[in-house]
Amino acid sequence: MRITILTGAGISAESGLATFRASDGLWENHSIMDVATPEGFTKDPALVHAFYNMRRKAALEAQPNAAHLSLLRLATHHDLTLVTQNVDDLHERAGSRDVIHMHGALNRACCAACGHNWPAPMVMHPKDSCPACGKPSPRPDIVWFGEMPLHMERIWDVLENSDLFVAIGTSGNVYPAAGFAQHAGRNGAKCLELNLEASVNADDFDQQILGPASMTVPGWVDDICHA
Ligand code: BV8
Repeated sequence: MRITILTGAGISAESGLATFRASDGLWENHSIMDVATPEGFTKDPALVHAFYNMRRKAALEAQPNAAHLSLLRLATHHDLTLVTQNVDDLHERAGSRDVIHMHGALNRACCAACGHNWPAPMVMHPKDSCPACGKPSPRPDIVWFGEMPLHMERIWDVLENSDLFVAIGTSGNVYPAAGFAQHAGRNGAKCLELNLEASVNADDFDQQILGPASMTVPGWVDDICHA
């Protein structure tokens, strides 16, 4: 079966990485406009680098959980495309390959001047210079609000050719990712949501399984691999 999975911050919550909108969510301590927009970076690059340096450190100290690991098993039984909104590398460290990071990655840096892309150092500063063009233009390789998400052509294509679309641990607040279930459903896919609580776009799904991802995802993978 052709399965497309979209993961959000909820799949990494039990690995200890803060989600965005929970009470201890990241956005609670920082305003989206200040740390996750190009305007915020222009205004205060040191603040934005500090925000992503903190998250890069947290991601390195975190471990993949049973939910990340169970997706490996799924990939051996079905034709799986894994899309993530997350910028951590827990899917890769669980062993998943070809993970589509539509909002970028904490462990990558890019140059706003020449577009060069390289493995990010643990700590980035506004005074860093690009290893390719030498300009002081490095930034985290992250898609901020108002910027175009990555790999969208491939994502639309796979959504239009899926038998099953599964959203795991995402609140459905941010577009275009929040529109994926509708798009897949309009193209004939069944849509399933695995979440701690219903997302704001819960009506786009045919089925919901509620609970912590480290429990619900392995259980669902068992069912669908032995169906
Ligand atoms: C775009 C990287 C167009 C950063 C992120 C006005 C101006 C500009 C744009 C807009 C606008 N109005 C609307 C928009 C579009 C905007 C948008 O949707 N805004 C929202 C706020 C309304 N979108 C964009 O700007 C996007 N780009 O539209 O470009 C364009 C077109 C042409 C040319 C140029 C541009 C880009 C958006 C990407 C922003 N970057 N991330 C970073 O990570 O620091 S967004 C970030 O939040 C995540 O990546 C994710 O996408 C998003 C939502 O987070 P979730 O993953 O869902 O996490 P959340 O905390 O919300 O929810 C957690 C869920 O987990 C909950 O459901 C919870 O119940 C569950 N959970 C918790 N614990 C567990 C659990 N589940 C299971 N188990 C558990 N244990």
